[in-house]
Amino acid sequence: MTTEPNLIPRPSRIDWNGESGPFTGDVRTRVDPSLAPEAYRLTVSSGGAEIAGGDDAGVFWGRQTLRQLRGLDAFRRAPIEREPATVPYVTVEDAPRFAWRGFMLDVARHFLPKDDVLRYIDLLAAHKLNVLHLHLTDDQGWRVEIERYPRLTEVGAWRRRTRMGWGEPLLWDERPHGGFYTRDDLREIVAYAAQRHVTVVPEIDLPGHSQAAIAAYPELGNADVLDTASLEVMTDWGINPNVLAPTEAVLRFYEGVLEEVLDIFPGRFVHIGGDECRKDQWRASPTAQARIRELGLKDEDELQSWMIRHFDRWLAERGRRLIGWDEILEGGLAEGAAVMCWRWYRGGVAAAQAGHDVVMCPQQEVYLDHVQAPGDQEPVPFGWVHTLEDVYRFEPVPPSLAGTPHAARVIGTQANLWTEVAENRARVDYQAWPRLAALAEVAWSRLPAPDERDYDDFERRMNAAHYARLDALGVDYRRPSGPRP
Ligand code: TNX
Repeated sequence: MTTEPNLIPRPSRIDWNGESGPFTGDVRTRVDPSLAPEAYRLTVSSGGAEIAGGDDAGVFWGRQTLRQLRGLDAFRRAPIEREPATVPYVTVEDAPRFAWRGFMLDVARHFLPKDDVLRYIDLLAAHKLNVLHLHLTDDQGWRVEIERYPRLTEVGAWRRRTRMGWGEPLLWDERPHGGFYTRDDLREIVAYAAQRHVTVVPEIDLPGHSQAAIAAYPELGNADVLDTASLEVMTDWGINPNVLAPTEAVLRFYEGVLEEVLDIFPGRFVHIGGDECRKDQWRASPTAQARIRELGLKDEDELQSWMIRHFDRWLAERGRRLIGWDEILEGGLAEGAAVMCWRWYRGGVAAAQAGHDVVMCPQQEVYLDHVQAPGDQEPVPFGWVHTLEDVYRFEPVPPSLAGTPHAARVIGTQANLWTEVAENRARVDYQAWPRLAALAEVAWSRLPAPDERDYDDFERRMNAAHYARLDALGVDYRRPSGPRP
């Protein structure tokens, strides 16, 4: 490793006259309220390092920059160099572009053990990413222990077999799969993340993607039209026809779930999903239709909106904020809701223009379950191609918002890793890295417009220093040369 700074993500400003020398190990930190939240100033000299942060998070991000300057030992579990590290004597001034710099990990489709989640928090923090969005429930699994509804994990956390891959022919892994986090596991995850200035955003997906819950408590489904033939935790991918019934009892049930979720996750935002709710059952169910009339609603879209609005108010009363996938726009967006935009840009633009906060994560750009190279060599042949360069050139502020006052409503961006076909930590690593390093730079650094971004320089920093850091961290990233044979 050279002593050139080669920082990722790139800082706002770096002054280096080429001088480097030994690092004394002395680090002096302080909070300087004249700096913005999360901002920091770092000076490294023969006297050691000084970090001033706008707040504790700023100091912490400054430490992450120093860590990169200190070389590979700073990324190993134990140092192997005997000499003090040679560091560039630099001054760095830095502040993030976006407040929400995230990564979504789908632990529902495949359960990832607690230690793997903790490790991801370390990896995020090293890249100045500050949100871990945990997709905790889906048709194929329920991963959070809820004390008052034990069957959610006794039944909902396990499936009898798993479809292998997305393609034809249909192949099955006949081994049961499952797992869940106890409430103490999740408290530990939250505490570990907090120490690293990462916020964990829990997602409880409703009213679609709820088959694991319905398998555990069939009364949550639409009794008059329930698909009883498949009343088990889903073993195939795709979207289950069963959705939650729009009843008061179901609202109470999920309030109970969310009460326990709030108790574990102190962060402001709670994700309630809202994606891909198939409304055929509501159309077919006389009970649901009666409900629509009773509530004075127009159609099934408004029925979904009625459910989301309920939880929007319920969360607001408890000092929290609802965030959901962009389908929550259908039938009218709840007053306080923030929107996570995954279907291109349109929903994000509409929500921002209506004054709602938006997190941009379009599947056309930053879905890390999608392949990262053209051709048929990738181990998980799914989705569009998003190369490292594509992700680097992703611009979270949609063109139609850029330069308008609504642009500030884009509070950030994240990359999403769905795990239908990423069934263990090695696969997750391969899909996530190095692309998450590019996303981190997009989220943190003030990069020019996509066409003017200096990808060559990013690639140079990756090659000169960052791949080696990932190696030292033990990340099974995709090599620039492609998948291993
Ligand atoms: C769409 S993105 C989904 C997920 C799938 C993913 C596969 C979103 C809100 N829903 O349920 O896992 O596509 O890429």
